[in-house]
Order: sequence, then structure tokens, then C-alpha cells
Amino acid sequence: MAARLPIYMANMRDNPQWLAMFTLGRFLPVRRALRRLAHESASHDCSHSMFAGSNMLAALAALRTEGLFTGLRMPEPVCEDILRFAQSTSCFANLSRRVEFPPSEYNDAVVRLGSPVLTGHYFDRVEECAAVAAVRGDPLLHAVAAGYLGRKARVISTRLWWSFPTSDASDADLNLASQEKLHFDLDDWRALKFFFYLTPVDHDGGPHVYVRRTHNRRLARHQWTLMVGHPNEEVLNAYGSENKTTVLGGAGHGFAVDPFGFHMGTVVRNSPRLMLEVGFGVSSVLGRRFHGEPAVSLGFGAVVPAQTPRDNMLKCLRQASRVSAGCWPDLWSARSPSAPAWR
Ligand SMILES: O=C(O)CCC(=O)C(=O)O
Ligand SMILES: [Fe+2]
Repeated sequence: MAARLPIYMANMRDNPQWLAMFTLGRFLPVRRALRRLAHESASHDCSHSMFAGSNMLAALAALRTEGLFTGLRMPEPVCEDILRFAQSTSCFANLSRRVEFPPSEYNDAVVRLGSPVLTGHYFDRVEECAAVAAVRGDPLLHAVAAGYLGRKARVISTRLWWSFPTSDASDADLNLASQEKLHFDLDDWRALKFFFYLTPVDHDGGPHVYVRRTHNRRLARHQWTLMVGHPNEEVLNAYGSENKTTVLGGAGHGFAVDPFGFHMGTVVRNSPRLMLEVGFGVSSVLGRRFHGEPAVSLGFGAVVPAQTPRDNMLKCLRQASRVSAGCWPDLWSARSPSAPAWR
């Protein structure tokens, strides 16, 4: 929590509505109400999707019951384009712009930073890669997102990053890198993330771990807390270690998760992992930051300017009262009688 506090403060400063989402979005009754009201969409033409072999209805069914769908396959040329882009473009060490390095000069970056380098992020540089834009705009991803989140579904984040093998990372480093600690994400009132491995990931390759069904289940003690991360043992005891799924796959393997379910990255022990994440949410106003950086979405850079603490507080109160009055801003219109009864 302490490590993430500055990020939370920046989110709140940029947009006070974020606080309402961050505090209320963790409660299951709130999420269930949002889900019931969402205006789900079934009509998307996926014939031009690069993921032609994936079944949208199967993805939706798996996401609804398990919180996880693992059947996406990125075409080889697209995967190779993104990998080539990443290999030839400088990234930033450990979520800060202080040390910038081409991945081939990793050892030098460790020396320059003077501490372990767990990750290398591209931040907004990802916008220079046309193949990433093609994945992000793919009709199947949008269809699944609209089916799962409703017609307000929109891209809220695009992230490309390396995870590097290190032996001496501290707990705080691991926490910041979302590694080895089960947590849930509160990026929006409701969200969906698509992940793609651009390098092969086996058990030692830093696989993503997801605890199935936890997107719909939450003990009271995991709702009445501001913490999003909880000890792995506690989470697995509470929700069943049989639900722990380790996602392995070759380069191009893709999967979708409801990030409200408990999940984590794990440390890489063999060769660096390159991962692409495309996140969808439902609100156009949250303008979230990612570790101090504006989250890269289609409306990249549209962050609400900073305001005074008093303005922020008033906005938060107004937002909270609208929420408690049942007048949710900007999320949906009334559910149409023809909306499919998938849930
Ligand atoms: O690195 C991973 O596999 C997970 C990262 C993560 O927790 C996230 O992007 O929300
Ligand atoms: Fe996460």
C-alpha cells in the first residue's frame, strides 16, 4: 500500500471520481448492480479479426464463469513485429523514466540504476508500434469487451513491458511490478484485460497466475479494506488452491481476464518475458495514471488538470452522493429489453 500511495494520490489529483471508484468498486453488491445495469452488446462483426480462430461466445462464457479465457492466438507476423519493435526501442527501468535503455543493454541499465531492474516499460512509446495498434483495434477484442462490459466498453490502457530475471529484488520492487503477490485491480468500475505473451513463457518464464472465479466471489474482509494485494496463502486458502491457474504459452499466446479476480505476475527465472496488455473499462472520465504516467489509451494524454485539494474534496463528495443516490454517472443507459440474458 505504501509503495502505491503516490500513484493513488496522483490518480485522485487528476480526477477525484477515481476515489469513488477506488473505494466503492471493491464491493460485490456495487459490482453486481453495475453488471445488471450494463447494456451488453452481442452484435459485432468479427470476420476481419486477426483472432479468427477464437470463439467470442466461448470467451464470454469462460469470462463470466471463471474470470479467465485462455484461447487467443496472435498471428505470428504480428507477434514478430511487436517483438522486433521492443528489441529495437529503448524502454524505461522499473516504472520510472530515470533510466532508459535498449533491452540488449540490460546489464548496463542495472549498473546505471544501482539496483535490480525487474521491468522495462515502453509507456507511451508503445504508440509508435503499428502492430500494437492493430491488436488494440481488433474487432474480436472489442466484441468480447462489449459483450462482457456493455456498450460503454472502451480501451483504457495499453501497456508493453519486459520482465527481467533478477535474484535480488526487494518485496517493494516485486509489489510495484505486480509480481508474486495476489491482488485485484481497480482501474475502473468494471474492467477487462487482454494479455499477450510475445516471448514463450514456461514455469520459469514468469507466468501469469489467476485464481479462477474470484471475480465473482469476495470475502467481506477482502472488500472492507483498501488493500488490493493480500498474502498468497490467505487468498488460496479462502478461494481454493484448486482454482489457481498458471497460464503458460508460446509466443503469441493470449488470454483475457477480469482483473477484479485475484491474479499476479511471477518472477522470471530464465529469459526475459515481453508482455502486451490491452485494458478495457467502462468510464470515459477516470483518466487514470499508470505509475505516474498517463495510462495509454485511445485518448492518450487526456488527463484532467490538477485542481486544489478543496476542489477535489468537493468533487469527491458530489460523486459519492450521486453514487449513493443510485445515479451512476457515465456508465450506461437503461438496460434494453432486447439485451441478451447472458448473466
Ligand atoms: O505481469 C503479470 O502477469 C500481471 C500484471 C498485472 O497484474 C496487471 O497488469 O494487472
Ligand atoms: Fe494486476
